Amino acid sequence: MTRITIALSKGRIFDDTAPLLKGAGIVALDDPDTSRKLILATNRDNVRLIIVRASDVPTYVQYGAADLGIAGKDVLLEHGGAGLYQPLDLNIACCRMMVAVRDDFDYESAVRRGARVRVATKYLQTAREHFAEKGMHVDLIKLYGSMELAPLVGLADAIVDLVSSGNTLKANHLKAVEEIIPISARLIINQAALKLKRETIQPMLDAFSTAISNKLIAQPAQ
Ligand code: PRT
Ligand code: MG
Repeated sequence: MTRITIALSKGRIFDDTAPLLKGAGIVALDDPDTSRKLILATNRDNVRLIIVRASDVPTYVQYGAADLGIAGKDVLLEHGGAGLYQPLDLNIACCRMMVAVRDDFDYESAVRRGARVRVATKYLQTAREHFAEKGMHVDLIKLYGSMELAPLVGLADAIVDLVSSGNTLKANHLKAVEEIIPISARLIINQAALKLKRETIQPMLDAFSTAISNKLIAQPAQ
């Protein structure tokens, strides 16, 4: 029997993935939001789920500790994608990576003047590339979370962060001034595992594709 390990994070990724897994005939036997277990058995003897930090998913898959994983495009851009095959956009956990500033900060004029802008973010690679493409000189400050705070206390002029409803920006008197890239979660596969376990993985891939298209038909993108 070929064993398959799938890495994913709890919270929004697990919540949005569970229906797709179900569509592929895979149901977790525990709820990661209430269980403390990091390895979850499923209804299928040969499939288990491992629960890791969102930004660690590509690492587990890259080194083959998991065969498959589900990770946001934001996380994959930072990781770089080495050793990973990325066959499917799951169209879940959607949001946008944006540049945001304080309501009273004139970003356009700072860009026009060629001012040096201080940018706080968790997404150093993506931010570096974005501002380099624009020909802007920026000082990047690495943070691990709550980026929205940085412009409020003078740590930075701008942030690069994910935005979905926009409520967090609004609540903190910030405004989005630039979209960098639309984000959604992707299925990732260890390249060696795909070759060695193709007979088991390919039908799962096909089932995921079908579950995604069924979902898209049921609720067309707004
Ligand atoms: O929380 P932890 O530090 O463990 O890691 P994480 O924040 O990377 O994980 P998690 O579970 O919060 O997010 C997992 C993935 O969900 C991300 O990698 C994204 O691909 C995706 N995703 C989709 C989001 C959002 N939408 C999102 N809105 N991830 C984070 N946010 C945050 C955002 O950073 C901001 O603080 O939500 C806030 C904004 O939301 P709105 O609705 O107020 O605009
Ligand atoms: Mg989070």
